[in-house]
Amino acid sequence: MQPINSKIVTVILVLILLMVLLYCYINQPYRFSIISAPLSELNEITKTNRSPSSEQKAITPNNRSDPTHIVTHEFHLVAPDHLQYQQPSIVFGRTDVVMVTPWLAPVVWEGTFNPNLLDSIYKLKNIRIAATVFAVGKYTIFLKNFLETAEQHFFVGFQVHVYVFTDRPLDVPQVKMSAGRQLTVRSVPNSQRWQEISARRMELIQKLIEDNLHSYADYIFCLDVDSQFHGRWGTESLGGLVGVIHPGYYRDDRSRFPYERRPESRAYVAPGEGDFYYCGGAFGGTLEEVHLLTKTCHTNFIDDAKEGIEAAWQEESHLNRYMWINKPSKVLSPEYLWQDFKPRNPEVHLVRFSGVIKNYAAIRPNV
Ligand code: 48C
Repeated sequence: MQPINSKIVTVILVLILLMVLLYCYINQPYRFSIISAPLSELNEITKTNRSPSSEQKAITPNNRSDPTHIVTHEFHLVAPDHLQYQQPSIVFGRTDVVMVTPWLAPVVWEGTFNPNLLDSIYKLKNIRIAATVFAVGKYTIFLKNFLETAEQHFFVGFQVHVYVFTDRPLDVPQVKMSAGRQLTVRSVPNSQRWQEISARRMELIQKLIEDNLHSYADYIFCLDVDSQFHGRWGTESLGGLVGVIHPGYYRDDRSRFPYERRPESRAYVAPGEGDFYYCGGAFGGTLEEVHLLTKTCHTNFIDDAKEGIEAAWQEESHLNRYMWINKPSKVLSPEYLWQDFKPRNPEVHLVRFSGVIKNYAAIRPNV
């Protein structure tokens, strides 16, 4: 009897060992992940899942080429073959301006990029651009010029969706829009304080991204309405987080920047700190980046208000604090928001977008 018992015990032990090994093998984590990319990249993958050009190779995380699984990273730049253009140089170029920040973000100036090459690259990516503009109270008078000049200069030839926020929807002018471009009017309440109208933009842009845009646009630009376009504003401006350098201070020492200087404010920038002074009248980037910027600026603006503080230049102060910490991945020169009352400086070869001359006392609800 003894040998049979020991045989049975041995068989049972071997079976148990096999089951344990099988259980471990089945539950190894890597075995069933089709895409091991983290969720954020997964969103990226689904979002950029466009019909591929012949040149776009499918690149899946394990680099297996798989035509049913087209993914390209957001900033993967594919150029059409045989496109003819002047040979680029890394030793000859503009010497009167700086074209890169200390954190290696491009600073976009006229003459430093090839617009046809960039448009050819982005045409292949089938991108969609959203633009927000607020015309509350008497500021609706600026809409006609803004919209008509946007049609002539803002991402011409690309899919653009302009969102006009106003308390006077009937005053929004009819503007003929080219194919692939559309305009949506969103009603917002008026306010007795221009500071509040201006600052509230952050919250409304955040909500727009959350409610509507998250799967209908790739990039978004947020622009002042009391301005108009005079030159190209296009694919050269695309990037993750895009800041525009304010025309009023770009030659000054940062001690002269109108930052918020009270330490108790969440927009505080201390003396001896700050890179550039960015304007609140033009900023943009990918939906994700602009969502985080607007959400952060709105939250900080509200939290300041709860403590009875309103930053020196409202949301523009909070944007400058944000971009001091969260460095923009692309910086647009003052060509992208000039001021009509300023004579053009020699380094500004082209004014693309500019604030019009206006009488604030006549158009604002308060001083
Ligand atoms: O739509 C209005 N109505 C107002 O009464 C005050 C501001 N605004 C919006 O906020 C416009 O879109 C303005 O462009 C923007 C704030 N910017 C300015 O007032 C100047 N560009 C500094």
